[in-house]
Amino acid sequence: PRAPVYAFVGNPNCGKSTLFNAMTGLKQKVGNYPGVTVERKIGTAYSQHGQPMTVIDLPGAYSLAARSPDEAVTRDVLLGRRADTQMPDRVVCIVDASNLERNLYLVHQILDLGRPVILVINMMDVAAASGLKIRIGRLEKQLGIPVIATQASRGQGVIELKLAMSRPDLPLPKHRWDIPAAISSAVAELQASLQDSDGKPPLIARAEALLLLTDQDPVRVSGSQPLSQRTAQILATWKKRWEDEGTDWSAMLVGARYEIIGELAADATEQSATTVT
Ligand code: GDP
Ligand code: K
Repeated sequence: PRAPVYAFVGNPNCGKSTLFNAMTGLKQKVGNYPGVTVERKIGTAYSQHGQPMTVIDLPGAYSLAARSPDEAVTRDVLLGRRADTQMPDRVVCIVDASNLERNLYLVHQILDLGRPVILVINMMDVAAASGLKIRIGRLEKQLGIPVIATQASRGQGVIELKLAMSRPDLPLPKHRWDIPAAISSAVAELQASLQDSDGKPPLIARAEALLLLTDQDPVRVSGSQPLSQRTAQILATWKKRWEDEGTDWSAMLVGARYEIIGELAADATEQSATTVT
């Protein structure tokens, strides 16, 4: 059997590459994704029992609604749209503790994929220095997944992450959110089409349907599969209807995500007046 495939994802500068290097050491292959100047980094990490784990260090991204070729590659690998890259079995989301709420936007989109997720809260030292306390236990409870605190630049938390990654029984995240009523029929129709015409598994089809609605002007990169004509037609029909009605479908979806993330971040952080210097 092949080694399980893990994707490392996170906003630019969250410390993802530092963590990837600490996990995979010299066992790395670096090149480009075919047809685009986006760096492709794949490495091998080993569990405590010496079992290999394939790790893909995906390009830094703020959102899966891609605005750049880097983000488009990250989106397409996670959705299994690239023939040249194995779809990851598990996702390790890395966030910057000192910028938690903003970084959770990408995490929230990734939870849509219905894959096992491990959340890494990096830059814990930076957060602590500004008097920000992150309650790891609250995040674990709210999301139902392992949450690991790290300071990647010092190698802190790397063993804990490796242990979490080697767990055979990683739970699926608790992730139920209400898609705004004005767009839920469109999501359902797009999902059905992506399942029937494009052969996507249900949760991936749903995640992709949600992304099709926030990708205002989808960035397509070479190597990714195009939409079927039927799906593209459903999308165009809904967009036309909403434009006529004046419904801002994209803002609705983004707003709904931020509402949940705001609550999550507020629950999981505590700002103290005294700062450590
Ligand atoms: P990437 O863009 O997510 O791959 O980020 P990098 O791994 O390149 O890290 C960005 C910068 O943050 C580098 O200078 C790292 O040394 C630094 N860095 C990474 N992790 C930590 C951390 O936990 N604490 C601190 N203070 N710096 C870190
Ligand atoms: K960097």
